[in-house]
Amino acid sequence: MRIAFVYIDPSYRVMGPFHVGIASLIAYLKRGGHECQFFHLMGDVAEEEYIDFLEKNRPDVVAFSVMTNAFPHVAPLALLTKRHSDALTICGGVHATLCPDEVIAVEGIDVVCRGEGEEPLFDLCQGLEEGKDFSNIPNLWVKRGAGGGESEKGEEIHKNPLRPLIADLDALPFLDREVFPYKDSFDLQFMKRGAFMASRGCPYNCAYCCNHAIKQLYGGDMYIRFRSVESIVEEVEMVVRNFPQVEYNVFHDDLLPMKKEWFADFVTEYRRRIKLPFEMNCHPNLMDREIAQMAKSAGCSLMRFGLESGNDHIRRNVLDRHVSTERIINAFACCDEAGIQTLSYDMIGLPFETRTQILDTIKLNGRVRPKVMHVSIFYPYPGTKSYEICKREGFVTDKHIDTYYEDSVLEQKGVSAEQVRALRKRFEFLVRLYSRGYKLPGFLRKMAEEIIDIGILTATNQYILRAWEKTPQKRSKKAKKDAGPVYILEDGEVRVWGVD
Ligand code: B12
Ligand code: SF4
Repeated sequence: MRIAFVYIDPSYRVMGPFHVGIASLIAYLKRGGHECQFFHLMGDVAEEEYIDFLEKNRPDVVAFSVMTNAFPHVAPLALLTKRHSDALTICGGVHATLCPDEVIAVEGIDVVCRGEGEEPLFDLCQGLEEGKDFSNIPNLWVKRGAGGGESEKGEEIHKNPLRPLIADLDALPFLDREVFPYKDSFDLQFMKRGAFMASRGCPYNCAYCCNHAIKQLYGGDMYIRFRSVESIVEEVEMVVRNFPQVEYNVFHDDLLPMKKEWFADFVTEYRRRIKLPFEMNCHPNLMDREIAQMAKSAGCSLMRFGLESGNDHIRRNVLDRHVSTERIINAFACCDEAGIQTLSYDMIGLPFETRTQILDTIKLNGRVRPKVMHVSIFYPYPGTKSYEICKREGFVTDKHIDTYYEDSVLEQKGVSAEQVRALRKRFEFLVRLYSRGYKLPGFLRKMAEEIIDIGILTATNQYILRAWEKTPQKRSKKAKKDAGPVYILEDGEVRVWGVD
């Protein structure tokens, strides 16, 4: 079978990032003897180019992978696929997993895959090759006409249950980096890094993240799985060998030190065999001096933490993140002490948030002073608890955004979209401002904080902002046309930052 993977990536223009899920699916199918093709659709959908791809490659199956923000682009592509080829279409990924009804309703989509896709997609390809009815493959929702079942109705849907999660991740082949051309990716070309994943799953249940929803779908058992240290380090060795441009590695795992013993073995082996720095994600609750020292000893150069909100109430009651402010401060301090740079993931425009609470996030960053701040505007992903809350409260508008750097899709009393945009734009500057104030002694510190508070709250007053937004602005030379997660090179540093 010839399977064409279509990765819709509207937020990148020239070089798209590597995608662990798609690379894993390709590797699995290739190992099973199937031929895979890859189409990376960046920026605006270029119909001609897509039709050309279909006509040249003549795939038997077109496989779309979608996150929520890319989903609106699927329908036109599915229709084009049906018009210009005989391929069966299947759609998978986190949005298909959590919103299968919406995805299967798309005209031109024959099959939806929920959850991990390696085995179901392989079974589908085998079924097609052998001319068998594939309507009863676990994890797949199949439109009856497409699956070869006896019904003539065409639109009736087989909703098959989920199979268990893959227990042994070592049984999967290493990620494909050929059909999915790693050499042309944003990761290698721009960041000069190797991208990896050693585990699947996360023990936490933050309300805005997909993990709690997927965990619930699978019933929670065996949700967290790790590859063996040997397997992941071998893959890193191979990638470093094959792509000499790699200057450091990044582990995309939700939280790499989830299992302390595994992490201890990992750092020992990594230090011994890989002589390159690496970046990883950690939860403030999992960080202590020992973890920081272990990470440092193996060459960890950047530790990324979800700080998300600097306001205790929002963090606990809105985000379901049960971590105290002290713990967050301590986590950053452990890394500072070990000589590891830090990154904070921050969200603003959260449900029920006020400007004062956004200032708490800015201030906490001012206290912990991460090297990099990754600031996004809250987006309610369907299927999550946060989405349900926003829906219930009537906050969700029908605004479409391609990335969560652009704008707020919520309409709520506490803070407006204009205010969120304005605060996001100046987030880093304000962090620096507060941070300077915190260096002052005693009562001056408190006074400086209060003066900055008043200044920001006045400047982001709704009336002032509206008037400002209506005034024609001169574009700064540095501002780029594209919206999206642009990595700006400034003073020789790579900084994760969106554009105006
Ligand atoms: C690493 C990561 C990134 C990396 C790399 C991208 C990647 N996917 O590899 C980077 C930093 C680039 C990134 C960017 C973004 N990310 Co991200 N990312 C993740 C993260 C932490 C891990 C993804 C991963 O590798 N999972 C492991 C693999 C094995 O799972 P998988 O990708 O889901 O794929 C499996 C199944 O879904 C299925 N499957 C997937 N596609 C298909 C297709 C077919 C045909 C089939 C049959 C099956 C199938 O099979 C795969 C193998 O089992 C997840 C959180 C998470 N834990 O999943 C967030 C996550 C996927 N990201 C998210 C978001 C929002 C984004 C951005 C849109 C943010 C933005 N800029 O606005 C961008 C999108 C950029 C883009 N190019 O697509 C959200 C998506 C939520 C949603 N409902 O859409 C997630 C779920 C985090 C969250 N908030 O909960 N991300
Ligand atoms: S800790 Fe991170 S990955 Fe885990 S549930 Fe929370 S947001 Fe998701």
